[in-house]
Amino acid sequence: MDKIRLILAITLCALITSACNTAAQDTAAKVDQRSYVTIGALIGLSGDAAAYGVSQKKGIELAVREINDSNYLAGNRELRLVVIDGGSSGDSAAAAISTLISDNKVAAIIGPTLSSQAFKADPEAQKNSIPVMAVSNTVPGITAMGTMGNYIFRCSLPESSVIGGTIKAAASQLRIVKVAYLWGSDDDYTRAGYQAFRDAVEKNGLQVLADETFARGDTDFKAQLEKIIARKPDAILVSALAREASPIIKQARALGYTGLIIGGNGFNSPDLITQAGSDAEGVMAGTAWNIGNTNPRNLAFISAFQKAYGVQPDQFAAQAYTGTWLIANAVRTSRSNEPGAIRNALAEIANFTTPLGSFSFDGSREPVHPSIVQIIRNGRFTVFNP
Ligand code: 1QQ
Repeated sequence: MDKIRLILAITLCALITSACNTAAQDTAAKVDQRSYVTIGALIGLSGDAAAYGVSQKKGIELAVREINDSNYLAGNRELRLVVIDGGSSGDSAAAAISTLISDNKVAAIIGPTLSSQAFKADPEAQKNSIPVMAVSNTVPGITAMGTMGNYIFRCSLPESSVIGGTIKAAASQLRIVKVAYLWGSDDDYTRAGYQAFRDAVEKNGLQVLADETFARGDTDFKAQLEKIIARKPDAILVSALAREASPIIKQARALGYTGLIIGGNGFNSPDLITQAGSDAEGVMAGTAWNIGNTNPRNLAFISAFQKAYGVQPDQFAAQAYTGTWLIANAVRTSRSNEPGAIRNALAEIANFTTPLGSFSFDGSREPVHPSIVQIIRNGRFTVFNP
């Protein structure tokens, strides 16, 4: 009797084990069938780039969740995201991009946040034939980096194409004639912004009364502002990152300046409004995106972002979200997980619906979509519509 029980028990165990094994094998087979496309997000989460990077991270993570949840890549594929803090310097970004390429074996990279970082980091990706999607670099020459320069794309409108519209609007609608420059002379972005201002000023026949500089990290701009204000300009054209832009605005108002202040892409962080408070009212800046744009794709993005994070997105979140979807589109249409195939598919993107509007790349991997002029009213970036 005991022997029969023993045999029965052994048989039962064997059956259960075999059933378990079959289930485990089924699951393993399913997991194995799924393939992952690893993408790296190299963004500034520490230092002065964090005024943009924190928001970029939110935009990228939201896009990745949507892409994977909707099975957008097809072929049982998913994006696997590696986020790395590129800090705020060129050296930290260069170290981070090497980690993404050598250790994480990424198929594409989003970032880095600042153009000054991109010039140090992107050549490594170009050398290794890994596509880069710049989502906030606005300096000329970004997409032309590297020997062939053919792996670097950007979805962020260059400063040159945004500042022109802003100065034109200020000259024609607000009748500014006399201007002064205040610009950072030691950063790629602030230098390029200054050059874009100069080109637009010349084109619109404006008169330049003063030209003053500062360095990244400066906190006291009163000496330069006093000289500028004494000349009585209609507008001060400021090329600064957000960390310097806020005190510049506050100090100009504290010194009694009531005229127009115009900035570039560096002004587009909500941190600027939080830090400059009511002094930011009336400040103008060119942008690639505004929250008031009612195209359905933008409305869907804003609503998903608010649901996910409980705050409104900014331009940097919108561009980072867009850049992630552009990469996903290339992964999908190329039907490949290979960097080279993804690069080729990126170059083909045209009329893709994004929160920035209908989006295409031109032959130099530069973005094609409309720019906007915005003005800060009641503590918000609103479209300038005089
Ligand atoms: C650049 C920029 C900065 C102002 C934003 C990240 O546009 O460095 O190119």
